[in-house]
Amino acid sequence: MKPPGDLLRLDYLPVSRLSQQARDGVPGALGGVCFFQPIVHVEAAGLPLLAVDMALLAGEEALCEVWYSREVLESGCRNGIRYRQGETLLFGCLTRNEAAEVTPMDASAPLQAATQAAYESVFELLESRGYRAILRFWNYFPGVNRVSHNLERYLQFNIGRQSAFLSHGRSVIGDVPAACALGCADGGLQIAFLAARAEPVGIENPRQISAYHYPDQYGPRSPTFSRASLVNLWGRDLLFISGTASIVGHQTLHAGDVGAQTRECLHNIAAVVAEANRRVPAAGFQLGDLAYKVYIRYREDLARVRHELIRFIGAPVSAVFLQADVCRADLLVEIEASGGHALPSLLKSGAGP
Ligand code: 3EB
Repeated sequence: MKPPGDLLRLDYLPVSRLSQQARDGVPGALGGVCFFQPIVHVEAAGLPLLAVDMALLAGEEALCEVWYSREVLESGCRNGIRYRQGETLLFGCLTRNEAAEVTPMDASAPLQAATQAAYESVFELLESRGYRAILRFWNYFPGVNRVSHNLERYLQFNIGRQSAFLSHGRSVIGDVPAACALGCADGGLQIAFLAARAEPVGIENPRQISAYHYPDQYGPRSPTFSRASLVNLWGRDLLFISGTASIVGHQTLHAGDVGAQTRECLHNIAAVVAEANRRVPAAGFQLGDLAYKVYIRYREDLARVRHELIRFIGAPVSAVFLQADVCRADLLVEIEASGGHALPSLLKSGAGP
């Protein structure tokens, strides 16, 4: 693989360093997501930042995941979406309070309405800015596995999301964005996204049925996401791998066994990487060159999950560990990854405790 360019860079910083950078006017930050427990709001003038109530599992109390670009950037705000864009890339984020949602008389769930409205506002923004392609969505909301209005909240979210794609004339199969959807402890529906003026390709996993083709036992509307999206920007291939779980075909495997679930996630990620390399042989993505984000349902599983990750990938691994509910009640772990951009400078997880 070519050395990763710093045309796009991912980094994880303590809040204090990000605030300092904001005061110093450090150029290049596109935006990001800060993970805290308890929640803290970070002020970084003009920088779109989502503050998510989610616990970090490896010591740090709060970290911000920030994307940096070499482009000349400008910030804006529209429809409640804070965004920052350059010539090629746009990062945006928004929060919607479900409780404030005015739901129609059809008694559809507030989360469904909030999700549909949020996605429609994102599409509307991107259409107005001339960014048609979305590389990646990050979705966080409380109570993903809780049932209300006779439906699990993750399934309500799926209905709202798919409805928004359809109402904006977007395809709900094929080259749809990569994504993840995780439970945070509190707050509203929070969404971050990365869009591009480019033509990304949706990558599927030969070991799994495409999520957009899941059978209806997993809900009335299929989830609208690709297993990964692959895009060439500035002559460089970038890969955004969706949240990846212990699912083969469409079924959860290894219920109750977090070690086996972690290995299955990693086999799935390896299959997605192989598929990306098959589609674009020059890309040459390798597991050891990716940045990983690991969501674990029970914090006591951290040591086990980290051990399996290091055994599979080899140390050091660039990884962040968070406590989150995963969107099927029987899933204990979900792992996402990205590559082709410059990797975080910190957080190399060695063989240590
Ligand atoms: C799965 O493969 C596990 O709804 O956006 C992974 C990644 C999952 C993204 C989403 C859900 C989503 O079905 C769950």
